[in-house]
Amino acid sequence: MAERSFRATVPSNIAFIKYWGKRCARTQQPANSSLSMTLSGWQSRCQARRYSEISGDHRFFFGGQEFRGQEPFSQKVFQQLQRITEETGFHGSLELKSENTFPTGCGVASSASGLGALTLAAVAACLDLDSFEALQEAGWSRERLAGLARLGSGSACRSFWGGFVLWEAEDRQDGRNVRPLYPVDWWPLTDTLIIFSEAEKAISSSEAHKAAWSSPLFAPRIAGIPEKMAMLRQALQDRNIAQLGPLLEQEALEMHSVMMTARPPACYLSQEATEFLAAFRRYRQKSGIPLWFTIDAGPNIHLIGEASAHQQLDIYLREEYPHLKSMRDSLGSGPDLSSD
Ligand code: 2P0
Repeated sequence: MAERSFRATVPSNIAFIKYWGKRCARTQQPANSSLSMTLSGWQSRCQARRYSEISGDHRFFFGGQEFRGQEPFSQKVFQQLQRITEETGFHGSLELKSENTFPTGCGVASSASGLGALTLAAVAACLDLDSFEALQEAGWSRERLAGLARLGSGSACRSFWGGFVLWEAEDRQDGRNVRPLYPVDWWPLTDTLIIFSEAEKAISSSEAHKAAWSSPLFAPRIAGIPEKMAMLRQALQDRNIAQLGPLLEQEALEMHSVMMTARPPACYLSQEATEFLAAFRRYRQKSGIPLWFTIDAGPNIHLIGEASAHQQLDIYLREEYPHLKSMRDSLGSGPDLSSD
């Protein structure tokens, strides 16, 4: 007999300082600290139903279709379910139904929101608890939930808070490796995602992460992170887009340089995307539009700035790139949990 069902909504996030390279793949220790903006409408939703009398036979549906654990994507899910049932001591089975509010492969980090929502819904179902307060009382703080989600996908841990979130590489004594720096109302930045390709990546981010160490640019990158992080935090503190923007772009291009010079190399940027970046920079030089790009492990480009700049961007896109697809989201307040 099915018992209560639990619904978790977890947003994606876009990193300003990227998590690139792992110190330990098993514990998902990152090579460097990262900082991200939690998004609002780009979310994953997961419904978890518990069956405490049926043992260990979990079922997972994504977008209405059942996945059994053969594909790399669902293997990650079933490995995560194993961790969750072990950590919570749940001996029954779970049925999970997940979906994204954004198209798969469009350049929104779906593993961050997807593994985040799955972890939150599944832990809530295993413990039969339907609020963050009840989970906290049972010893499941947000830090602990984020730490467990991180084992499924590193970037998922940053999606457990709204606003701007820091994930530190060094283990802190208080266990607060991931924590919010500024809340959702601090500086309502907006993200327009320009979509060049929705095709699946030839090299997954998890694979490319492993190769990062082989790039000759990796060690200098890691050495420069503390200074870059300090400057970026100051720009957020001052809500200064002219300070923040150049750091965003330098950071994204640095990560892509590491990817391209690793063995094996990964080149995610397409010719179309690169040409867009060059043209956009010329347009910014001329117009002064206060929008700056960042790019994840894919060819799609995130343009970050305040809301008014995105209105100006719409005119530019309509005139110069009428056929390009784009999507827009803004700073968000973090995850939600409820039950039926
Ligand atoms: C980030 N990315 O900071 C960086 C920037 C993509 C580019 O974290 O292996 O899916 O699951 O820990 O989190 C993408 O990697 O990798 C990522 P795993 P994840 O958002």
